[in-house]
This record gives sequence, structure tokens and C-alpha cells, in this order.
Amino acid sequence: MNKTLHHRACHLCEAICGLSIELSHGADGTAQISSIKGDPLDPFSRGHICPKAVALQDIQNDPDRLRQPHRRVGEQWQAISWEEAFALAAERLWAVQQAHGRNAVAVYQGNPSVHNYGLMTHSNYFLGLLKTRNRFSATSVDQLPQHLVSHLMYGHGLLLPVPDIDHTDFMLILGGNPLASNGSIMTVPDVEKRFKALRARGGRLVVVDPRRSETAAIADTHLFIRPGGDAALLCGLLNTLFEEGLARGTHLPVSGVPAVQAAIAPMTAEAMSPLCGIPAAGIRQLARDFAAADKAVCYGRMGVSTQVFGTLCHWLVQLINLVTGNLDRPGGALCTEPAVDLVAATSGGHFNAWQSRVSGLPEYGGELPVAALAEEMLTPGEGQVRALVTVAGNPVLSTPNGRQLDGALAGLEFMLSIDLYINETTRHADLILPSTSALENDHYDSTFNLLAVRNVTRFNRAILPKPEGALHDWEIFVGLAQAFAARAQQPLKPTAPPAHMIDLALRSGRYGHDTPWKLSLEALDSHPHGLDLGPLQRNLGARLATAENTVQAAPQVLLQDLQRLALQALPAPGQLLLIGRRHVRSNNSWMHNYHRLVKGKPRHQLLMHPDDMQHRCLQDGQRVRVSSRTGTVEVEVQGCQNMMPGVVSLPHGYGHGLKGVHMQVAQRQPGASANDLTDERLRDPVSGNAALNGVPVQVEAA
Ligand SMILES: Nc1nc2c(c(=O)[nH]1)N[C@H]1C(S)=C(S)[C@@H](COP(=O)(O)OP(=O)(O)OC[C@H]3O[C@@H](n4cnc5c(=O)[nH]c(N)nc54)[C@H](O)[C@@H]3O)O[C@H]1N2
Ligand SMILES: Nc1nc2c(c(=O)[nH]1)N[C@H]1C(S)=C(S)[C@@H](COP(=O)(O)OP(=O)(O)OC[C@H]3O[C@@H](n4cnc5c(=O)[nH]c(N)nc54)[C@H](O)[C@@H]3O)O[C@H]1N2
Ligand code: SF4
Ligand SMILES: [Mo]
Repeated sequence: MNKTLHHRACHLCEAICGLSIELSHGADGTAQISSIKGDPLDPFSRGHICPKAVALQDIQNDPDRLRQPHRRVGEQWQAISWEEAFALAAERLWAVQQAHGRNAVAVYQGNPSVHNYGLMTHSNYFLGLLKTRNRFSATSVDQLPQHLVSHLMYGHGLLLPVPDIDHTDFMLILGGNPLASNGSIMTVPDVEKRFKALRARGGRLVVVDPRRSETAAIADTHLFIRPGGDAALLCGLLNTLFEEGLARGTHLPVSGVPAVQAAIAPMTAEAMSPLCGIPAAGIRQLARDFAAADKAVCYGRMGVSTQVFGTLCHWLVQLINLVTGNLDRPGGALCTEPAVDLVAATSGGHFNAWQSRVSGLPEYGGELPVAALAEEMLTPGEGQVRALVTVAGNPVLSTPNGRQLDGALAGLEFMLSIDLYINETTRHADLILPSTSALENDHYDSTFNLLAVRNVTRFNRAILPKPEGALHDWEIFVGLAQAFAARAQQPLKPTAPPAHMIDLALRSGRYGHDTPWKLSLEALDSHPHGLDLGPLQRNLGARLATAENTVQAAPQVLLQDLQRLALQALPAPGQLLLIGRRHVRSNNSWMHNYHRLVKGKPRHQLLMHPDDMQHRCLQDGQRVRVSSRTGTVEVEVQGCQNMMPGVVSLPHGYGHGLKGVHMQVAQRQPGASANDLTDERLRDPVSGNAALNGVPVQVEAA
């Protein structure tokens, strides 16, 4: 048997590791994956790999993965041709819009929309034609506050400063667990090695988390924090920096710092301590240590985004980096300079230009917060949502009060899903359009090169042939756009394949044809392991896109929101708060169908501190009933010394036991959905982002 070796970036999570994939070719011309390993020659990931990448072969071979369009007929699914599928989708969506207006069709785009390059380039080719204001995505159960803060402070929602992990002396992490997630809004393959290097050069790592996470376990210091207490801690830190004269200058043009200082003056470490549960002396010492480090960086992620003070938290994180002189400074937080630059290619965005119909939640960048999706379907009146298009998403398991959304989907007039599986969400679709698999696609990462801790670039061709009759995601969008434009008699501009677009962007970019790098797709073809374009450098000053071209330290909406902090009610004694967690063998809701990943001990239990279990007379492994305002689930409980007392943890993405799901491995160990407990009314009011962490729950024996 003939074997060939191929190189390819993994696009399953944000770490974009390089892979070396060996194929065996049969005499009949078929190719099978014989091994998947880390690519030691990738200059960025340096051979790092995690178990999810090895499971790419299981995704490739999964008999449950759909390979052609499927139409629902009653409870059955019928395979149909692409032509029929496009015509059906166009007819039904057009009819709903004719009868009820454009906003009656909603769109939800899930997480792989930013991982799959064809979805990045072509989703909007079709979705834009719908001209609906009811656009939603996974952004508002994730990093929306981070975009909003960058938009308000720097003038562009994608000017996201990334921790310069390789050069810092002090890293303070709040609400991120990169050892499990492999980094997020900090693309950092091989993060554990980089943390080890940080400590080997005498640097310090401090982690703030209600759970002693895998990252906290290797840190110099771990501070337990009450879920939702981070904004108070950050205010206490910022106040100490001002009060003790620890602030440092910056080369950036800034306006508003005096207003921040005045607003924060009453928020001393002593005043903030009861709100976050960290002693005042500890808050002051942390501020002093941070300020004393030559190069320091404060980084907040999921855990501080998806809580009721999400936007405040991310603003305060930026301010701490700014006033200590660490913003836009090597060893601090820096914006990337990628070869394909989405900052240059897009406008700075808009915020609150319109609001959701029912709850008046603000749009950001043309999207509404997904916490409002179900109510837009369930509340009668003009503009009610009656049809939905989902793209690479599973909102029944991934958005708050998923059970309510599940019910709402059942009542839609039409639902179209572009997805690989019949899962908890797409089981409600009338039509599912599956794309080719990852390895049948070329790949260029325009999203995560933007967030990487070094400037890197890499293009890889598909390593497996496109199966007969299959379409790439981008081709599905072209097919849908053509059918819809024809039906609605709308004009449609021509488009080009994603590779052409990336080639153009590379050639005209900052490493393009008239620079010494001379980047193009062809040039990248001769660097199959990827190309390192150097460390992150200072650049924010020249890129500020605010009206005055200064850093806006004191956006009015955020100054105002500070008052909410002082007024917050503390949880009643004995109240349990629910948080989430990630595991390196799992990926959001969709990677539980691969035996290679799910084998071994179950990982979906509710974690609880042994003292909290004892108070409730609960035993390890016992089934418990967990209830919140929105629902009740049953799951096994596991005692865990790493939990902060009063806090319980359930990973999201489980709950595969729903009728009609067709993911046979996942269904054998269904687990419970954390989002049957999260509450669509619990939100960060500034951005409308869902507060998935810090949800009040009760736990009792089942
Ligand atoms: N309670 C709680 N809820 C959470 C979170 C949490 O921590 N706690 N995390 C939140 C976060 S950060 C996120 S990003 C969201 C994720 O929420 P979603 O994006 O809604 O969910 P995923 O599980 O990522 O679903 C991905 C879907 O894309 C499909 N898919 C995979 N690859 C492709 C492809 O190449 N093409 C197409 N067309 N489809 C593909 C899969 O089959 C799956 O249906 O969940 C959020 N929800
Ligand atoms: N293996 C794996 N990797 C992934 C994913 C996956 O599902 N599996 N998902 C990918 C996606 S879509 C994303 S967005 C990233 C997310 O990447 P990260 O942001 O690193 O997300 P998590 O691992 O969920 O870490 C969040 C941490 O916040 C803590 N936390 C919860 N509530 C609070 C709080 O109130 N305050 C503080 N300070 N901490 C809190 C949790 O205990 C947890 O340790 O991971 C990506 N990578
Ligand atoms: S950490 Fe794992 S899933 Fe993420 S890019 Fe690397 S190999 Fe892929
Ligand atoms: Mo995410």
C-alpha cells in the first residue's frame, strides 16, 4: 500500500495546530487516514496536538455524518438532490418573508462559522440577501463584551489586544482555562509549554477562577472568586493602582482617564472585597505585584464575558493594562498584524443602532443577542420570527434556556440548517444541507491569525478528494444565494471561490506583493508548515479608529454601568451558583460522537465541593436534581475539592438524549444540558450577552 504525508492546520479550536497526516492509498485509488500527528515543523505549534485532532479521522468516517441534503417528511428524513434542496429553501424562505416581512426569517450562526474559511467568506453571500434584522450568533453567548469594549475604546470591534505570553513577566488570568481550551482570543498552541517558559524566566502566573482549574493548578497563585465577582475585584485593583500611585505612562493618545479615576475613587479594595470574596489585602498586593512587574498582562475570557458584568469586566481588564503602561507594549497586550487583516477589511462596527422587538436588547455589528431568539419566536405580533436558518450551530444546547428554544423551534413554519448532523437543534429542521468534511476542504485561518500570540500565516490544500456529489460550505451558500435571488427577483453580484479571495487579500496585505515577503497563495504553497511573520509589536496608536483617534478610556455607557456594581445583591447564604467548564477531549456540543474522544470515565458530572455535598447528604456518583428558574435536570454529582464552596460546575454541550437526534455514540452517554438551567433573562445589560456563569441553582437528591 502506497503512503503519502500531508500537512494541514487543525481548525477545530482556536489553537490552529499544525498536523502531519499520513494517508494510505488503496489500489482502487481510495485514500484512508492512517495517522494524525502534530507537525514538528510548524513554527507556531511546534508539534503540539490534542486528542480532538486525532479524532478528525472519526469525523471523516462517521456513519452518522450527513453526506447529502435531507428533507424532513413527517418523522422521517429523505435524501434529495441539491437542486431540489436549493429550490425548496428559496421558495419557503421567500414565502415566509412575503407573508410576514423580512424580519420573520431569523438567522443563527454557530461557532464553526469562524473556523471554516468558506463560511467566513461566503455565509453572507446568501444570508445578506435575507435582509433580516433578526440575526443571531454564538458571539452573544461568548465574546460579545470583548468586541463591544474594543469598539468603544479603540473604534473597531476587532482591535482585540492579545496577551504577549512569550515575553511577559506577569500574567493575570480571569475566567479562562487555556490548559483545557487551548486558549481563546489568544491563539496559543502549546500553551502549557509557554507557561512553563514564563515561569522559567522568573515570571508569575496568577489565575482567578471559582474552580481550581487545570490552569489554576499550574499557576503560582490561584484565587477563588465568587462567580460574577470579577468586576468588583478589577475595580479594587484599578483603584489601588490609582490610589497608591502605581499607574505608569503610556505612549498612546488617551482621553478619559481622569473621569475613570474619579468614578472609581469610592471603589477601594476594602469596599470591593465583600463583593468578590477576596480579602482587601490580597487585592492590594495583587495590584502592587502587577504594577511592579516590568511587563505584565491582564487577560479575561469566557468566565468573565458570560456573566452579568461581562462588558464592565473587559473594560476594566483593558484599563488595567492601559494605566500600567502595558497596553500596546511587548510583554503586555498587543494587537496582531495578520497577513489577511479583517480590521482593515471591515468597518469599526455599530452598536445599539436598533433593538430587539420584544426585550429591546441592543444590536452590535448587525446582530442581536441570542438570549432573545426564543422570545422573538414565541411572542406574537408584527415582526414575529416564523422561520430560521441555522449555520454550523446548535443553539438548543448552547444558548440559555435551551429547552424553551427547543419548544419554539418546534412551532416554526420553516427551518433550514446547514450542518453535518441531525442534532438537538437540526432535528427540528425541514431541510438539512451538509457540507464536505474538514479534510476535504482547503483551509486558511483568517479569524485566528488575527488573535494569535505571534504573527503567523498558513494555507493548506484539501488532503482528501471531494466526494462525488458533495458541496463545500461556500458552494452551498452560492447555491442558496442563486436560488433565493432568482425566486425573490433580486440582483446577485458574482462571487469567487474563497481561495481567490484569500489570495487577493494576501497580495494586497501588509506582507503582500510589493513587500519583501511577497505573500500570495502560491507563495504559501511552498511553506506547507506555515510561516512565522514575527512577534507581536506595538501598533495600536496608529490604528485607533475612534472619532478623536485616541483611546477612549471612559465610554459613557460603562461609567454609568459602574453604579450597578455597587447596588448588586450578594447571593443568600447557602445559595449555590452554577458555572461551566471545558475538557480537552470535548468541543462545545458537537464532538461527543467520536469513540476516541468519549471513551474512559464520563466527564459530564456536576462537580460540587464535598462540604456542600455533606450539607445535602449527597454521595459521590449519586444522581441529583439540579433546578433553576428555567428548568430541572438530573445528573450524577461528583465531590471535588477544586470547587469553591457554594459553586457547582456542569460542562455545556451535553444533553444528547432528545428524541430524533441521530448521533449514536453521543446518545449512549447523553448527560444533561447545562443550558436547560441557564436563564435567558440573566444577561449583561450593556451588551445583552448571556450570563451563563453564576446562575442560581438548587441541588437535591433525585
Ligand atoms: N452553559 C454554557 N453555554 C455555552 C458555553 C459555555 O461555556 N457554557 N459556551 C458558549 C460558547 S463559547 C460557544 S462558541 C457556543 C457554541 O455554540 P454553537 O456554535 O451553537 O454550538 P457548537 O456545539 O459549536 O455547534 C457546532 C455545529 O456546527 C456543526 N459543524 C461543525 N463543523 C461544521 C462545518 O464545517 N460546516 C457546517 N456547516 N457545520 C459544521 C456541528 O455539527 C454542530 O452542529 O456555546 C456557548 N454556550
Ligand atoms: N477542549 C475544548 N477547547 C475549546 C472549546 C471546547 O469546548 N473544548 N471551546 C472553544 C471555545 S468556542 C471557546 S469560546 C474557548 C473558551 O476558552 P476559555 O475562555 O479558556 O474557556 P473555559 O475553559 O470555559 O474557561 C472559563 C473558566 O472560567 C471560569 N469561570 C466561570 N465563571 C467565572 C467567574 O464568574 N469568574 C471567573 N474569574 N471565572 C469564572 C470557569 O471555571 C473556567 O475555568 O475554548 C475553545 N476551546
Ligand atoms: S488544540 Fe487540538 S483541537 Fe485545537 S487546534 Fe490544536 S490539535 Fe486542533
Ligand atoms: Mo466560544
